[in-house]
Amino acid sequence: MYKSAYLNNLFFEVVTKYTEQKEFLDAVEQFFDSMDILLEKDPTIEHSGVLERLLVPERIIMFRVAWLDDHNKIVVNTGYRVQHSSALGPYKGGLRFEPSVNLSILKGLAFEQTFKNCLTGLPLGGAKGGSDFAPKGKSDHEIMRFCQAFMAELYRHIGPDTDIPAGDFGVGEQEIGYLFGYYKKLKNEFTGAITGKGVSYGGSLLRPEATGYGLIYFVEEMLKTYFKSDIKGKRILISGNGKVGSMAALKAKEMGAIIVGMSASKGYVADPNGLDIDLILKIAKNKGSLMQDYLKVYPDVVHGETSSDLWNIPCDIALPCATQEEIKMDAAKNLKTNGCMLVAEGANMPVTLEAIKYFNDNGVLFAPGKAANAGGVAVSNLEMSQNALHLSWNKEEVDAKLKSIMQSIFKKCHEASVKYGQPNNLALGANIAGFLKVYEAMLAQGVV
Ligand code: 2IT
Repeated sequence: MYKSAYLNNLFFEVVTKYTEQKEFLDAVEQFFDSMDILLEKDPTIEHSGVLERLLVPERIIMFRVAWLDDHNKIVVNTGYRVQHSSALGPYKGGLRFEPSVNLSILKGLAFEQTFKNCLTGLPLGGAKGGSDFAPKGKSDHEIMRFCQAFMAELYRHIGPDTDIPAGDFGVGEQEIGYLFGYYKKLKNEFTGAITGKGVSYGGSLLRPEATGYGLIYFVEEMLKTYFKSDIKGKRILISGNGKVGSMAALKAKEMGAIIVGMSASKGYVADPNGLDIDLILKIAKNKGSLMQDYLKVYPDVVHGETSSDLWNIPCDIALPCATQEEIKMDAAKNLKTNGCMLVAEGANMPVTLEAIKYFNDNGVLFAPGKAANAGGVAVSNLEMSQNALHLSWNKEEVDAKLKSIMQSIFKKCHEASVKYGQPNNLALGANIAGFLKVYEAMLAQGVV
């Protein structure tokens, strides 16, 4: 499968050992494609043992989370924190609360997060965590009791210089508030041990907007470099009307793009003249149903129950911002046939490996999430800096730093893709640029 016999053996070992961990194996496979090309140029990597080490997280914490629901019934969930790498800084990455959460998904995401965080150029290690708890349908008190029970164990494993969790799927400002409140009570210290906090108690301005805004700044760089163009007038499809999708829509519209279709978990809406983004933001803020609430105001809008039908709509740019494995081969082919020139991942791993290969082979420029959606964790780092300095920066300052970080991530990916002979393969560039940074640090720090 790979040109390198070493890589083939290593991959065989991982697949044999972790056969059940599909999502983790997907993350490794996507990464190994790039390592094959790097190893040809630098065979010394083989003997460093760095790849072997990166395949095993530095630490995995798994714990019981028992709590009482509103009917005084005991509910038991599983909590996780995968501390993947501290080569470049304290462990950093989000927490995901969702019934499908399992060790495989979190190991895959933690692996990705390490390289994403490397690309930001900031001193951050990589981690991911969460629980199979579903905040949807729970009362506020239930959410609070769950978050407190979760933190009652997690607090002993984290800290501003050890591991700094943040939000992800199912963990928004409300959950972060409860988690932080309980952390502070248990540790009796007010430090920036969690990011994504409310602005009133140490959060950074623009953290909620950061991933979506950063994605658009990244896309703008792709358009400038590869197409000598910009986002103005481009037709964009966005899946997911959570924070990432809605903030990407807002920034893209502000910069003159036309959002021709958006989807949520149930259904999509589309308008070739551009959707009403103010209404979509209002719906997202009220946690409403995108399709149903949009239809109440625009009864004639094109719509459908099947969210993935969004990818059948003609566009210039597709931004999957919902969840993993949203764009498979069928959707990839439809996008290409309908003229899509560029796909950038706002979510983590929303495009399947097969579809990524299809885009690369068929002239659709693709940007992986570990580069394109790094704006969130980048502003998390800015939040940590503000907390450590006991001050806060204004919106303009944060936005300027975010933009310059996204531009530098793009530059690193692009330069590596050129250097390693595949100038249109930003996934290759992202993997190699991220890896080389962590590689150098691991070599310097000895066998740990
Ligand atoms: O996937 C991600 O980069 C995040 N969920 C944000 C992580 C963070 O620490 O801000």
